[in-house]
Parts: sequence; structure tokens; C-alpha cells
Amino acid sequence: MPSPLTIRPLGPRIGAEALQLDLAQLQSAQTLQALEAALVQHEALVLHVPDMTPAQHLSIAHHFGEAEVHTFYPNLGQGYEQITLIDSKLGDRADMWHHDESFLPSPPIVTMTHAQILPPTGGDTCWISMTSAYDALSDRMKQYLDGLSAWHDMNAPMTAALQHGVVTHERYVQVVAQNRRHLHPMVRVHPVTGRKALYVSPTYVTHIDGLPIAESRAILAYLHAHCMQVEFLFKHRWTLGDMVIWDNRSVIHNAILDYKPHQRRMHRASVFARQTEATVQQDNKEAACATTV
Ligand SMILES: O=C(O)CCC(=O)C(=O)O
Repeated sequence: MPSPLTIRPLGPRIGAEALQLDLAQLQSAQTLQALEAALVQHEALVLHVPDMTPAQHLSIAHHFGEAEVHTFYPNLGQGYEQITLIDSKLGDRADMWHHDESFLPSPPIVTMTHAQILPPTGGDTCWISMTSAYDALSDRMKQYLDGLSAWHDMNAPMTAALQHGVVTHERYVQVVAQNRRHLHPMVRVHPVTGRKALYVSPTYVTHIDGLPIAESRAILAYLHAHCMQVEFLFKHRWTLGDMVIWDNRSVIHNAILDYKPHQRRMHRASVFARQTEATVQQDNKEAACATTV
């Protein structure tokens, strides 16, 4: 019988850590279920697991869903293609507010990042609770957003990043050529908690479908400013071997780039919702809708 998880909240709305966690505990389905329950409740969950191997990282990922091979980051290869590498020395960075790959029809639901090399100072990651941000909107704004959808487009930020030399890899050029964009509702209902969350980010969202451009820009500017309130924020200062798991259905995040010229390297896995007949039908419906615009 595994010992029960001890979860300590790290903020009133978002963020918690698992205390005295032994890696052996994570082999038990019961512990993984408790971890998942803590994740959906707290939205971002810190584990202190310095001895975790890529194989153990992958096995936790498999508990949450179908592990993905990332669209543009490199990976560990040789059986570990689903462990992505985000290494500042390879020219990769994630210093923008985003939901992971929201330009896909069915973006990853959960991501987990394990700290491998850290700069002497800085390199914190921040998460915003988009459920708390939604709750804090006025009833009028909630009514206004009801039924609206917005376009999530990978090309706009990537093309700008390439033009300004922020990223330089050929793999970013290739991914821009794939022209990935998708229409998503601006408010999504979490399938486990039933809570509503805003589904917009300043990085990937280009415009609100069907609105005049000035109105779309003004509404998005308001929503982005609204979400950036510190009361919705959780910031983690990494220690080597920490893992943070976050729920992409409830949060946006930003890895602060304030540590140049030092190195920061993360192992990362993200997972898609397991495909049921219902999700396949929904994906097909959304894909059809996306190609008609
Ligand atoms: O490196 C981090 O802390 C977060 C990385 C990130 O933004 C991502 O994996 O999408």
C-alpha cells in the first residue's frame, strides 16, 4: 500500500507541491490518480524528484494521456522521442505567455517539465490561472464571450521571432511552412472540474472570429491585461530535479528569460487527451470548421 500523497498549496488559487514524494510511490496507479486530482485542483503542481529518469518521466506522462513528439523542439531520441529538450544553449526558449501548441486542433492537455541544468539565478517559470481569470470577469463580459471563438496561429509569433533573429533554427522555418492555425472557443469548460477557463493568449491568438478588427483587438487587449493580474499568478523558482506538471486546459505560462549568458535545460513531456470516439468526432468537426474559413 503506497503512502498517501501530501499536497501543500502554494497559493490561494493556483500552485501546490507534493511533499516527501518517493519515486517508488509514482509506480502506483492510486498515487498517480491522487496526483492527477491534485493537478486539476491546483492547476500547477511541483514535485521534487532529482533522481527521476527520462523513462520514469515518460511513464508519468503516459498516465495523463498520449505523449506527443513535439512540433518544433528537439528531443532525446532513441526511444525517448517524446521527451523534448528545451535548452537555451541550443537556441530554444519559451519566454512568451501561451497555452502549449494551442494552434493544433486538440492541443496537449498536460505538460511536465523536469529541471536538468539551471542558471545560478533567474530562469523562473510563471503560470496564470485562466479559471480564476474567467471567474473574475464581469457577468456582462462573460455573456459577451459566450459563443465566441478565436484563431490560434503559430505563424504570426514564429515569423516575427525568425525575422528578429530571436530564433534561428531551420526547424522553426519548416514549422512555419506548415501554416498551423486553429479556431477554438474563447471559454472552455474543464472536462474534469466543470470550471470555465479563458482560452486566449497574447502569443498565439491573432483575432476573434467574425468581429470587426478594431473590436477584436480591443477585446483581446482587455482580456490579456485582465489575465496578467498578479492574483492569478504562480511563480516557481526552480531547484535542480524539480518537476512541474501543469494543466494546459486551465493555465497559460511563460519561462522568464533573464539568465543570459548562462544555460538552462529542461526535459519536457506533454500529452494529448486519449482519443475516444467522442473526441475523434469533435476533432473532425473542429477541423472541418477550421478549413472552411
Ligand atoms: O521551461 C519552462 O519552464 C517552460 C517551458 C514551456 O513553456 C513549455 O514547455 O511550453
